[in-house]
Amino acid sequence: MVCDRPLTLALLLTVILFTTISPVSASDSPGSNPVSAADSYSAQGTLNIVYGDGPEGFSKVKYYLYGDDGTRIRLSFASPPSFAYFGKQVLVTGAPPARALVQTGQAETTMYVESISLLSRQGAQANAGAMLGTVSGTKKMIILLLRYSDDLSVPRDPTFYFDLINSPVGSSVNAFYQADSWGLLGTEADVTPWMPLPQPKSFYANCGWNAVCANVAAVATDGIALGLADGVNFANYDMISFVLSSDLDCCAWGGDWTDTLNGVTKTWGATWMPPWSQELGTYSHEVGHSIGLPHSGWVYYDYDSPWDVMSGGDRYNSAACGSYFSANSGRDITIWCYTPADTIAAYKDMLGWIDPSHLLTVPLGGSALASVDSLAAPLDISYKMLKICIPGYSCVSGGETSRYLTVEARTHYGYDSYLPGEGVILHMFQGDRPLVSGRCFFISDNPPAYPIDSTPGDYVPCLGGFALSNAEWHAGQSYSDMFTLGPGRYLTVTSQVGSSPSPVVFSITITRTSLQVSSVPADVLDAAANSVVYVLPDWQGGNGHAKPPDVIPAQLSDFTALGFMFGASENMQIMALDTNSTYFDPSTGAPKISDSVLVTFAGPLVNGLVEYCEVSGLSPVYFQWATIDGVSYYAWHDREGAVVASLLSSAGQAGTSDMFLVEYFKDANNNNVFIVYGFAWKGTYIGGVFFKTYILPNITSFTHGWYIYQWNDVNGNGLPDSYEVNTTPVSYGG
Ligand SMILES: [Ca+2]
Ligand SMILES: [Ca+2]
Ligand SMILES: [Zn+2]
Repeated sequence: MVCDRPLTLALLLTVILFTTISPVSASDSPGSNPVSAADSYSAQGTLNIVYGDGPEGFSKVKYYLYGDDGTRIRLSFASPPSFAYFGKQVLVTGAPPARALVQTGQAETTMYVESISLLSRQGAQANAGAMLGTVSGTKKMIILLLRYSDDLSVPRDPTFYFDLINSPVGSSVNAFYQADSWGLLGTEADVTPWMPLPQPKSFYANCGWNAVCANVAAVATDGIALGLADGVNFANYDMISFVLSSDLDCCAWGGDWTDTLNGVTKTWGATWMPPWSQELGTYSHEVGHSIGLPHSGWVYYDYDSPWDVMSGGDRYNSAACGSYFSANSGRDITIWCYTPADTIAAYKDMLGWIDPSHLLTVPLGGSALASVDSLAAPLDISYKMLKICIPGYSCVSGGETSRYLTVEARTHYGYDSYLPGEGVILHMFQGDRPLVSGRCFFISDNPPAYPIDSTPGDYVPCLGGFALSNAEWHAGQSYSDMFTLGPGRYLTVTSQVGSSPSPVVFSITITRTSLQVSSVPADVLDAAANSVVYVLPDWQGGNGHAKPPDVIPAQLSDFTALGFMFGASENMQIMALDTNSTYFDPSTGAPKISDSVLVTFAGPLVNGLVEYCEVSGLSPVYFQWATIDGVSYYAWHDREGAVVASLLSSAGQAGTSDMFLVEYFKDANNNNVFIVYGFAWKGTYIGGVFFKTYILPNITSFTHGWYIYQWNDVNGNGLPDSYEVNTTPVSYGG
C-alpha cells in the first residue's frame, strides 16, 4: 500500500452525475432549527458510517442518515464528522438532497452537509462531546450468503463461514476478539444458504479493483429482503454480514446500518465481504469498523501502522488458502489468509475493555513509575495502558475533542507474534484530528489515534523506508515533547523484564517538571529540623554496605563537598549513607521514603541514589561515557539523548579541568531531590564550594532546574579554587 498506485480514482469518482432534484424524502427540520435560508435543508436521524478497505490500498468512507421516518439518504461532507458520531442521533444541515446517479446506474438520494450536530448530549459525555459506548458480550451475527445473479459458482460452503466467525479457538473472528478483549467480546454467527440476488454484479458494483463504486445500500436492501424471505428474524441479531459470491469494487466494507426490520428499529454492525476478504485478517478489520472503530495511523501514508488490526496490521502470516473466480480480474485468483495483530490500547480503552486496575491515568503534570506488560497477553498485575492527560484538553477516553497520550507494550505474544518489532508503543489520541492528506496519502482520513515514531523521518515519500515499522521505544529511551508532556517532563522506558514468547514487562517512568534551583534555600537550607536527608555515598564495602550493580564504594573525597551544604543548613538534619536500608533499597538505590527532601553530592558511579535517579529516568540529566573519534569523554545527556556537556576524560583524570552538575527535581515518590556532582572528584568538590560562594548569593536568578559549570585549574596549583569556575554555565535547562 504505497503511493505508486494508479491515480485514476478521482477521475472515476467524477462519473457521479447530479440530476434533477426529486421530492425530498428526509424528515423536516425541527422547529428550533435556526436555519432559515430558502435553499438550506435540515434532516435528523441516525448516522451510519461505513468504511471501505481495498487490497490495493483504495478506501473510502461512506455516510448515510437513516431518518426517523424510515428513509435513508447518503451524506457527503466537506470535512468529515467525528468517528464518535457512529450510530448517534444527529441533525444535519445543508443543501437539499438530490438524486445522484452513481456509477452503477443506481440513484442514491444524496445530501451535501454543511453542518452536523448531535441531537443529545448527556451526563459524562458533555465535556467531551460524543464518544463510542462500551462494546461487550456475545454479538450475534447473521451471515447472508449472497450470490450475484450472473455468478454460477460460490466460493465456499456455509459451514466455512460458520467456522470462520464462531470457532472458539484457531483462525476465527470470535477467537480473535475474545483474546483481543480479554474475554469481553465474542461473535456468534448463524449462516443462511446461498441466496440469489436479483441483479448481476455490475448492478451493485460496476467497476474493478481501482475504483470505489459499490452500492452498499443496494446490497443491503436486496440482501435483507432475501434474508426476510428465508425466515431470518433480524431482531435476534446485533450484526449483519453481507457475504458476496464475487468481488464488489476496490473494497470490503464495514460499519453500521440502521433499519426497521421485523418490527424493530435498531442499528446493526454491518460488513460487506467479497471473497478475497473472507479470511481472518480483513474480517476482523471490518468487524472492528462494525463496532465503531476508525482506522489508526496515517502518519507517513495511509494504513501505515503495523501495530493495529485497524490499520496496516491485519495482514501478517500470509498463506494461500483458496481461490475463487474474481469478477474484477476476470479469472480465478488466490485467496490469501492473514493473521491480524491486536487492537491498539487506545481503542480497547475506548470500547471499555481495559478495567481500572489495568489502566493508569496520569494526571496533568503528574509523575509516575509504572509497569506495562504485553498488550496481547492475558491480564496480569501490570497495567495494559497508561493514559497521560494533556493540559488544556479533555482526557475522557475516546472523546470527540479529547487529547491524550497512550502507552502500551507490544511484543511477540499471541496475535502480536508477527509484529515488525517489540517495545513500547506511544499513541497520540486526538478525537478531532483534521483530515490527513498529501502526496503519500492516497486516501485522506482522520484516524484519531496515531503512533509517535521513536525513529521519525525515516520514510522517503513514495519511495519507502521504515516509517512506523520501527516506531517502538526500547529500554533506555525517553520521549519528551513540550506540547504533550509539558516542559521538562519525560517519559522513559527504564527497563524490560522477560522476553518473547512469554509476556514482557516494561517499566515506564514519567517525571514531573524540574524544580527551580532558586527554591533550594527555602526547601532545603531553611527546612524544619530532621526533614531533609543528606545522603553520603558509602565508602565501605562488604556486609551492610550493598549498592546497586555497577555502583562502587566512594572515596572520602566524594563527600567532602556535602559539608558545605550541610554547614549552610539552618537546622539539624538527617545524615544517611546511600546504603542505609531504612532509606534506600540497597539493590536499586531507590528511596523508600516519600514526600521528603534528599540532598546528595557525588555521581552515579559511586552513589546508589544518583544511579537510581539517572537509570530510572527521573533526573532531567544523566551521565554516560561518550567516545568521539576513538577518544573517551565524560558526557551529560538530556532525556532526549542529546549531549549537553562533555569533557575529555583524560583532562578530568589529570585533575586539570572538570565540570559539575547542579540539578533539582521531583522523584516518583514526591521527594524533592537536589544533586551536585562532578565528572571527577575535583568537580564534585568545587561544585560544593561554588554553590556556597556563588550560587547561594545569586540564588534568585537560578530559575532553571539544572546547570552545568566548568572549572579549569587556571593558577596551576592543582587545587580547585572557587574563582576558577567560569560563571557562565556550559549548559542549563529544565
Ligand atoms: Ca520510523
Ligand atoms: Ca587552582
Ligand atoms: Zn478499514
